[in-house]
Amino acid sequence: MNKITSLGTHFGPYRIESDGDEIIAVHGHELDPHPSDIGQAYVHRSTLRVLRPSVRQSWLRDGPNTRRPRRGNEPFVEVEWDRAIDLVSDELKRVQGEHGPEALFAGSYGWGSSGRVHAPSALLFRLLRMCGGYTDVWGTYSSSAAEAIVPYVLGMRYHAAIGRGTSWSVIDKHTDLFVTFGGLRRSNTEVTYGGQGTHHTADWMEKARGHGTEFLNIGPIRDDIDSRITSRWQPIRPGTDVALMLACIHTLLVEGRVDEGFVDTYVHGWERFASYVLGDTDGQPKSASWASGITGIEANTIKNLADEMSRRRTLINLGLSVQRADHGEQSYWTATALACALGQIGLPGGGIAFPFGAQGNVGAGQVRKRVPGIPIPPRPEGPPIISVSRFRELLDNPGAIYNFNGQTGRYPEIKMIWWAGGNPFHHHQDLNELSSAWERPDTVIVQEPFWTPTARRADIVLPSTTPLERNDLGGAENMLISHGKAVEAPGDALDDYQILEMVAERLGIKDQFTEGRTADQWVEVLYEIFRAENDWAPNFEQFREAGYLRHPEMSEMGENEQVFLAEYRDDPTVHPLGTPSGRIELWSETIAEFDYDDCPPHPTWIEPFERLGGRGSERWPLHLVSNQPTSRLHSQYDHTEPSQGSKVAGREPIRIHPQIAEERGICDGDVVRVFNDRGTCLAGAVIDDSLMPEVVQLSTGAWYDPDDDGMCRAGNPNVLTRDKGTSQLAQGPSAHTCLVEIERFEGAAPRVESYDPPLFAVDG
Ligand SMILES: Nc1nc2c(c(=O)[nH]1)N[C@H]1C(S)=C(S)[C@@H](COP(=O)(O)OP(=O)(O)OC[C@H]3O[C@@H](n4cnc5c(=O)[nH]c(N)nc54)[C@H](O)[C@@H]3O)O[C@H]1N2
Ligand SMILES: Nc1nc2c(c(=O)[nH]1)N[C@H]1C(S)=C(S)[C@@H](COP(=O)(O)OP(=O)(O)OC[C@H]3O[C@@H](n4cnc5c(=O)[nH]c(N)nc54)[C@H](O)[C@@H]3O)O[C@H]1N2
Ligand SMILES: [Mo]
Repeated sequence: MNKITSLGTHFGPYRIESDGDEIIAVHGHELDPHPSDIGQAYVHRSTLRVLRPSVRQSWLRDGPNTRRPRRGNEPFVEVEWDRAIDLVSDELKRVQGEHGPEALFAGSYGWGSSGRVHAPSALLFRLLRMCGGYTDVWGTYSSSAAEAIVPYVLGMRYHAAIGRGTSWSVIDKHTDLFVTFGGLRRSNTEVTYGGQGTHHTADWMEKARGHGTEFLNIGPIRDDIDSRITSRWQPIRPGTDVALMLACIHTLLVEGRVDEGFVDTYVHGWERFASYVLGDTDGQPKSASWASGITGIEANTIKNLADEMSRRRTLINLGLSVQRADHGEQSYWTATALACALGQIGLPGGGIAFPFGAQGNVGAGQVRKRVPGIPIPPRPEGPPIISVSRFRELLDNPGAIYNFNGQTGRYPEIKMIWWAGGNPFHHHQDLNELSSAWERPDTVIVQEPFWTPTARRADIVLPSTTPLERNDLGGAENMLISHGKAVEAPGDALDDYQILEMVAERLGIKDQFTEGRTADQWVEVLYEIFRAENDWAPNFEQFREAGYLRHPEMSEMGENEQVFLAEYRDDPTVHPLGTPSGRIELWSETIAEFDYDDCPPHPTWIEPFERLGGRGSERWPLHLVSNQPTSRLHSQYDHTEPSQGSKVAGREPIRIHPQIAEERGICDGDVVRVFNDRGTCLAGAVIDDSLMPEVVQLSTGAWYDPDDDGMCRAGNPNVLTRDKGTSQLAQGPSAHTCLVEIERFEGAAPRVESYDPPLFAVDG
């Protein structure tokens, strides 16, 4: 009899069928109306598991700081766990002792497991904060610019704003026009960081459409809204949304349609912002004809849009792509300003929304219930905290001064990197630049189940289990999930918990790290903490037996009627915002004090470093959209089905408009070369007229596979993107600001090598 276990993931809950040795089938959870196909990757046996602790040959022979440029090009030697843990612990002690804790970079960003106990980076932070600390990170590759700006504008954390956001049930009843900047990609809503519950977004969209909500997709790609939903499409040059928003505000101002009552009562700094929009401060009115030249949208269309938005109950939504771009802070700030001008903030179905179409939990109508995680001690004083996507700069510029969100810091010299549960050689921008920065530290340690591009570029690889190979506890918007171990781990792979427990033992802090518990005991302890806070919850055995539970206060996703900022609108004196003025700030005295030329104190159009119709476009005529992949989560399981089944000519597919393809003699299925000043990759051509002609689309996550010249044969777009902070405020990633050229690849295309196992050697 096959065994059925339950599993929670970032892409939803599943029932796993196994025969003890192998995964036989991955079934959607019985409560899930639309299980994600991403989980089918679990059925496929991988030849790329890291089976034993592995050390780069010359590092093992000659110690740290040896032939660092050979990282990624040298054989590994497999060693016993004892030896690997000795090497790791001794090196940690050496680096911290000789150079101080700041010489260790363990920010370790990434979407490892969604379990609460086996969360690889949380466990790593737990251990390293018990022994001096490390240079740490703030923010995410997802939403740093929004995370930095929203507190200044609305006086609350960005993620709190999402939890308090307008629910689908309210949109369904009240919204006439749902305007979205950056799409509403159904595939993106299959995923939620830390655990996706059952999938309901697609049903809500269909329901709302059926009840008369019109969806207007403002963006470069038509099918950013599911084709099953009839919607309108307004193409726009990527990176120019702020100009369009400002021109809508300008139109409302000159036509006397700004909601004066709203801005007088609820907004701080409206007058100063309005004089900027009118051009009083810089001589340039942000008129529809001005914006037309930037966005490529007709001036009349812009005026009509402003007019339509002010006549109808309009919700303005921002995805995350619009802020993962140069000066990305401004898109969130300016959209809020537009919603203020329209005066519908706090009304049912109107106002501002973030970020529908980016994750499946958005529109849930509730703040996520607390599901306890393994405790992480506070950060020890001393080592700096950098904005997460500045880590390449950190490696390259020891001693350099940096500005970040009102603070000034100095980058330490990094001697050691430790990564658990992330893949920087997929996620970071300008990977060829990262490759050389990666040569600088003495030692790189990576904990990974698979031979990813990052694992291959390590000195010491510690093989970890996958969520299928251990018990855990998971939480999502509308359920709690008991993860059950389905199969044994292959080779000598161990749980991240066990790996770090052994390190803790060498450091003499095992009892502190484990608190005397095994990982399975932690699962039970965390559940009991949850039960103590929720006395209705069944006992642990019953929970394990059922495999999940529904929180009685967790409504069916989106059913709770919640309106963003309704309380504030009802009574701004009783419910002021957490900003210095208590109001929505379109002028921030705090940001003014920072005196950043790339983030002025009010929403502002600032030319990005490159864009269509602007800087760089004469040489590089196409804009590259490197959005999220539909067939996988980032780079995870790129080496198996279903991701491999999505490849074209053995590489990541790139969508190209027929006109652009014809001009360049490119046919469907051809291998193409995508290039700019920063790098080159190969991809498989898909001709598709759902894009604006001057836009090409290549999703993230193909395993980085540079040839000797740095050309990525697999099609990772991050050889093309620029590694630049959004501004000194957030210092977020600006991956979505990227121009390229494309041509047919002539001759025999080179084989992709990143899915081959690495080379191994015997000791010595
Ligand atoms: N050009 C461009 N680049 C982008 C983006 C973009 O829009 N454009 N988007 C960015 C965004 S939003 C994000 S969030 C990042 C995502 O970047 P990452 O989060 O780094 O990407 P993942 O592929 O999810 O990497 C997770 C890694 O954890 C490993 N892992 C899984 N489970 C475990 C475990 O239990 N233990 C251990 N030790 N490891 C485990 C997986 O095998 C995988 O290698 O990419 C960013 N990069
Ligand atoms: N299946 C799946 N779902 C995922 C993920 C995954 O890897 N796989 N990753 C998850 C993660 S970590 C995150 S952070 C979210 C990301 O969520 P988002 O950042 O919102 O999503 P993206 O897919 O990067 O971009 C969405 C669309 O924005 C449009 N766009 C790009 N630039 C611009 C612009 O300048 N202006 C306008 N108006 N539109 C633009 C593009 O056409 C693109 O298709 O997705 C999550 N969902
Ligand atoms: Mo993300």
